[in-house]
Amino acid sequence: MSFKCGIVGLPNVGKSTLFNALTNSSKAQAANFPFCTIDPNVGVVPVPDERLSKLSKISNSKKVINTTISFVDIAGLVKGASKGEGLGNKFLSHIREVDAVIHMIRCFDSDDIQNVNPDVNPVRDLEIIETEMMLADLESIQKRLEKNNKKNVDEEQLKILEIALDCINNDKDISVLKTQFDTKQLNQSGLLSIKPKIYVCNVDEQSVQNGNKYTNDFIEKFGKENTLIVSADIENQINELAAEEKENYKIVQLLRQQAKYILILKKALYELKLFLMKIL
Ligand SMILES: Nc1nc2c(ncn2[C@@H]2O[C@H](COP(=O)(O)OP(=O)(O)OP(=O)(O)O)[C@@H](O)[C@H]2O)c(=O)[nH]1
Ligand SMILES: [Mg+2]
Repeated sequence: MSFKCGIVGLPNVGKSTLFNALTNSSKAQAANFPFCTIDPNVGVVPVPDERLSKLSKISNSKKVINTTISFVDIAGLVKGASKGEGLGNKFLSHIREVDAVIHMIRCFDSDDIQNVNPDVNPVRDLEIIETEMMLADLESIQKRLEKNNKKNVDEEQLKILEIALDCINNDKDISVLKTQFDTKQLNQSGLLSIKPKIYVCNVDEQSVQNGNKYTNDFIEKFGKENTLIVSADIENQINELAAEEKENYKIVQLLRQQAKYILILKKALYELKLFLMKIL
């Protein structure tokens, strides 16, 4: 089963930088202007798994094939995207295609890196993105529940859409659907707001170990269970250094130890994949 993970967020928050770090490439153009990415970049990466190397040693395997995850670097969304602002609602089909969402959130100060909002506020930024995804869902639900279209929707999907509509209209938690329907049924609904998600707070070098005031605010509101703190820029620089300075292996390894968060992120996604495989 191919597992696809979409990187979603406001423009210029570091999504393509994270994509390059995760896929160990420079495939995605990462630059300091909003809407740098228009068409999605896709990269497939093997997931490191020490259990696999142990098993291959025991069984003397000739070939070891790691499981893979596809990452999709999606264009930045802005407030009003579902109604055509920014790059409009092209993003919808790109998010609809993925199995899980990585929300990338800016948690670093920089006068140089343009921000589409006047200040750094990760809680507000995530709420903008989630609201746009919810508004997009609302529109698609309403279309499918219109009299003419309703007859083409099966009974189970109808129930999902009606509950989702009630949640969105009355500000209730849409994840309640997960207690009543399985992942396969929910995937079929094509709703964006119920996709499994991980939050990635993009921080500067100094905040990698302990976070900063922005990550504290974010975790206070959204919890730390699904939140990872990463410096996409640093991870990316290490990858580039590793490619250039193969002979300086020790230095690269040392840096890697300090910045192992990308590996943690890949592992977290792998666990998510295993979990979804069990229930699908
Ligand atoms: N200071 C700082 N700059 C960063 C960090 N992460 C990314 N950047 C820079 O921010 C700029 C935007 O990064 P991108 O990765 O292109 O951002 P994006 O979210 O893909 O942007 P769009 O495709 O336009 O939506 C680039 O110049 C990066 O080098 C970080 O952690 N700290
Ligand atoms: Mg980009």
